[in-house]
Amino acid sequence: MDSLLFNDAFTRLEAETIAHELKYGSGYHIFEKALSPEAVTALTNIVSRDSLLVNSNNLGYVRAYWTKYLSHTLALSKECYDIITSERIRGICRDFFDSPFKISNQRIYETHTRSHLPWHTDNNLQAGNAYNGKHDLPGIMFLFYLSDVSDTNPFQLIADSYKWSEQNTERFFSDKFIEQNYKDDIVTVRAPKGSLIICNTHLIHRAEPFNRPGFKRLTYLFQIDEISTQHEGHGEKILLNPAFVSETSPEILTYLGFGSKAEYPAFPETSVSTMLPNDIVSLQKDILPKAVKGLAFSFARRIIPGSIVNAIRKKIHKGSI
Ligand SMILES: O=C(O)CCC(=O)C(=O)O
Ligand SMILES: [Fe+2]
Repeated sequence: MDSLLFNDAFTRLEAETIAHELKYGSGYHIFEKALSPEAVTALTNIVSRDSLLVNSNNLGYVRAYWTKYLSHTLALSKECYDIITSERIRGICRDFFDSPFKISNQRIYETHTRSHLPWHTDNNLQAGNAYNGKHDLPGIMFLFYLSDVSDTNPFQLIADSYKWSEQNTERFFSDKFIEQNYKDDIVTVRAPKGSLIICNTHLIHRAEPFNRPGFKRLTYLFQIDEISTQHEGHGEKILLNPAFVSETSPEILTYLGFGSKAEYPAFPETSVSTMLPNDIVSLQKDILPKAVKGLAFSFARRIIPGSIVNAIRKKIHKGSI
């Protein structure tokens, strides 16, 4: 299965060497074109085919300002499930962690036009949606580019910074602090789609801020953390399609979060108020005809006997109206 998802060179790479780099080396590893073109296409398609969720009983994407998020990748995509549970990824985890580990979050997101995500680490605790300090559990963040990334909005990291990042207990590091002290340690990842960036979660990183109308970057990210009774409930609630699960060893079930509490809501918190005016207008265009249809039905139900309404509905479903 791994061979269909990943390119051959990535399949041969030593998990132990990567884990060592994350834990004792510079804290990151970059692998260009780790995903096969077919896997990149499959992941790209799951974002484009779904429509925005409005009173929908299905899973899909949401919008938060200039970013579109699809949070429940393990429920929606067999390819995502296969990547997360692949021997490649779990092999790196096995060599990195000394204790059991599990998935803390996962999402595909598309950022467009502008963004300013400040320098930060990913060893965060939450109380509900709110930031609630840093933890010292070991963790790994896996980030796949699903778009070619060059000068606009590349992922940036500070080599070695996992060794000292705990000095700061605030959520973010200021641009000025990094610029003045660690400018020379910044690594900027310009790489083609399918590339994988693996980071120790204590490593300082960001997406370089940008403001460029028309630009889009699609990304797949997930994070694996050590399980600790000290931080019960750590991690986002995971929705999983059981049809994807072929292997049910204790290791994989623990890894997927079976039996562990996970109390954070899916990221980010959204509502109609996090949509941009343009998105609200296109949403109205989409829902207005449906709303008119709904109102017409509601009116018809009041004046026409139920049996006739049902007969009309049946015809509509069959496509004869
Ligand atoms: O998209 C990126 O380049 C970084 C995202 C990130 O660091 C995060 O979501 O925590
Ligand atoms: Fe991050």
